[in-house]
Amino acid sequence: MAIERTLSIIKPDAVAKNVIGQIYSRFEGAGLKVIAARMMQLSQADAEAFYAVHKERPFFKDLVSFMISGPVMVQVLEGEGAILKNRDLMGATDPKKADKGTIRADFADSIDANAVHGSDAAETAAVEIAFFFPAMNIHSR
Ligand code: RTP
Ligand code: MG
Repeated sequence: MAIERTLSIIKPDAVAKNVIGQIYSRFEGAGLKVIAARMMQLSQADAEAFYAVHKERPFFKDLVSFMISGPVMVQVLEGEGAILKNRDLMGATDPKKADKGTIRADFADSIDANAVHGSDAAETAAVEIAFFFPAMNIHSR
């Protein structure tokens, strides 16, 4: 399988729970490398732009207010099949439906406060990575 990059966000609920390290361990345990990272407080405009694909969805307003409710940890993960591998580690969007042992099953509280974001395809990964990181801040290794 090809080496890919994906954009991961540890959402405000998981940052507040102090489980950044535990989530990073899961990335590392699955062979994914953190090749860029930044902790930040998203503005309303940032969150609306990042989730623009969902702007007509009924949950958009709640999603944006949740994403700006506290700092997030944003990273680029690199590795074989990184996009799908990260989605597998995350588990289903609704933690009640997420497989045992996934990040969302273990750390998420609800479909809104669901601990992590991960890009869902190569095209969205490229757009999402460029949204947060200039090429000079990505350190492939
Ligand atoms: P993400 O984009 O955050 O990685 O999550 P996802 O692909 O699993 O889910 P997506 O369909 O892209 O939705 C983005 C985020 O919106 C919230 N959501 N709420 N109340 C609802 O029905 C609902 N559906 C989605 C979730 O926080 C989801 O992660
Ligand atoms: Mg999504």
